[in-house]
Amino acid sequence: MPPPSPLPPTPLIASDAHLAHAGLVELYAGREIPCFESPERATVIRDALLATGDYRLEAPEDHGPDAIAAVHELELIDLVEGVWADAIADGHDPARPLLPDTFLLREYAARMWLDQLPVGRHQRLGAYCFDTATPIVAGTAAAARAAVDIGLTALDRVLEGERLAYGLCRPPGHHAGRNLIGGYCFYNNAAIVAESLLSRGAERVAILDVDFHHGNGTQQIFWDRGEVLYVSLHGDPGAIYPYYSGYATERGAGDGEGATLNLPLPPGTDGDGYVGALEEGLAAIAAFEADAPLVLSLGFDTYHADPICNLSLVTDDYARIGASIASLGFSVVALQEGGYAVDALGANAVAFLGGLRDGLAG
Ligand code: SP5
Ligand code: ZN
Repeated sequence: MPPPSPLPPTPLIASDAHLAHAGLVELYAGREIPCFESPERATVIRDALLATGDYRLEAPEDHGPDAIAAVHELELIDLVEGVWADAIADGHDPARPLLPDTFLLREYAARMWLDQLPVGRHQRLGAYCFDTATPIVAGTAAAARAAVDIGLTALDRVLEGERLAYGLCRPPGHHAGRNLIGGYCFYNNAAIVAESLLSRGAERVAILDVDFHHGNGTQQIFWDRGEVLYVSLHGDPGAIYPYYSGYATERGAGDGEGATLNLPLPPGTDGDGYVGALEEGLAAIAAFEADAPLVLSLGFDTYHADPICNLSLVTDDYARIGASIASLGFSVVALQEGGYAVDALGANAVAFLGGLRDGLAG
């Protein structure tokens, strides 16, 4: 093993609260399949980073509920916090996860008379969830809150002067919108960090999303706001989840027009193709002239062997991608999103964050 680099260790913010968020199953194509989004994901990333000697593990600090409420509607927060208890009180089997069965389509309801929702939060779940792949268990709400605190603690470290802090968020966040959960996400960690930057005086914040999936939640939250630039590289939604957003034609609206940039990637995109598209995203970020650290939604589900990916990245590509992002010159708050090839997650995280870390130090 090579000796640890002489740079000071990078903060790695992580918590064990996520271990109690283990969803068991998700529904896909009419079948119950084991959750891709498992606790082991975070454990292997943490252990691999610590084994390099380049990271120092730190627990998140409690930042309270206000930062979450600055991004999510109170009804959604109430749902996430209370849905499990309501279901159990109504006889739900505690050994099984909760998944919605009936979805409220708001466009449709808005044209009719819907002026109330069912009393039990579990009966309301389909009004606040957009897919059948986001199971809720007893430990979900506490894990989601801890993931937010992880992101905000990573932000604190960067505002205190670190060039890079890594938040090992689990559950991930970028699919969660103002009033919708989905895509294994409950609270939008990256959006909450960006909003927190604005509340602390930043005027322009850029979010770069390199998870394999389009961050439909982050896009929605900042869709009509010009002070946050959202740039996402992702599998082409014409064939890839979340299907209904992430097309290049989506550019934001109102004050946010031009502050959303989607870079969908064709199947089989390799490291060179990826870095080419990334250059376009980085140019947009440079031109935006943010006055705040870069918020990075970091997924490793772009990896060729990821079970839900169709790109062709290999481990060495992540070091290049990390180095490219570092070349922007911004300090980085890196927050974990997806990545499901558990056996490769540790190496991919070490490569990516190593490239970023060395680039920011150099
Ligand atoms: C944070 C994040 O990466 N969320 C991704 C959510 C994707 N959920 C739907 C997965 C669709 C799975 N397709 C399975 C193909 C099996 N061959
Ligand atoms: Zn993803």
